[in-house]
Amino acid sequence: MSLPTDFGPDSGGRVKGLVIVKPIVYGNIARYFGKKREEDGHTHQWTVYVKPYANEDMSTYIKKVHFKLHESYANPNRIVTKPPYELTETGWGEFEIVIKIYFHDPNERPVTLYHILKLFQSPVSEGTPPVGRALVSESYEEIVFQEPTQLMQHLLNNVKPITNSQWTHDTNFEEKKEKTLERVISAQTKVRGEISDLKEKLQLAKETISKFKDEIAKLQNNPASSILSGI
Ligand code: SLL
Repeated sequence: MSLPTDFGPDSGGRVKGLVIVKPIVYGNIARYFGKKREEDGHTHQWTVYVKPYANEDMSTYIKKVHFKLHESYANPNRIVTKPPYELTETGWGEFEIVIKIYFHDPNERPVTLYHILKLFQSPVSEGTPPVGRALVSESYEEIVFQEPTQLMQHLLNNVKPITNSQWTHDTNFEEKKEKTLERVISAQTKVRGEISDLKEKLQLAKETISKFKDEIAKLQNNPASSILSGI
C-alpha cells in the first residue's frame, strides 16, 4: 500500500487532545462435520476473524493481523496482511487464540485480543445446531487511538466502504447492548438494596453496642443499682 508522505515537518508528532475510536467485531464461526473425520479425528471447520463494526475497509490503517493458534497446529503463527482478516482451519478442540493487530504507523502500538475458539454449543443454550448450521461466537470491541500522529489521523479518517450493499453481522449487537444494559441496571438495583439492608443492620448493631457500653459504664460506676435493675 502506498502511504501519503507529506504531512509537513511535524508529521511525526501526535495530535494533542484527539481521540479516534474504531469499533470492531472479532470471534469465530464453526461448523460441525456431522461426524469425526477418520484420517485426523477432526470434527469441525472454523474461521476466526477480525472485522470492522461499520462498513469500512480497515486495510487503510491496519498493516497485518497475527493469529496465534494452539501448539497442536502446524505453524501456529498465522499472518494475514489484507482483508478479510480471517483464518479458516479444521480441528477437534477449543482453545484460546491470540489476535494481534499491527498498524501502518509504527508509532501505534499493536493491539492484542484474546478469543476462545468455540466449536460446541453451551448446554444452557438451545441445544446443538443441526449439521451444516454454523455456530457464531463473537465480541464487540473498540480500538481507541489516543492522540494519533497526523499520518495515522489521515489513515483513520480516510477509510472506504468494503461493500456497496448492506454491512451486517450475525450477532445483533444493538439488542445485546440493550440486554446487557438491562442486566447491569438490575444488578445495580440489587446491590443498592443489599447495601441499604447492610447499612440498617450496621446501624442497629452500633445502637446495640452503644446500649451495652452504657450499661457497662453504669455497672462500673454503681454495681449495686445494675444488680437491682436486673442486669
Ligand atoms: C483441548 N486444550 O484439549 C484443548 C486443546 C487443541 C485443538 C485443543 C488440532 C488439530 C490438528 C486441534 O484441533 N487442536 O492439527 O490436528 O480441548
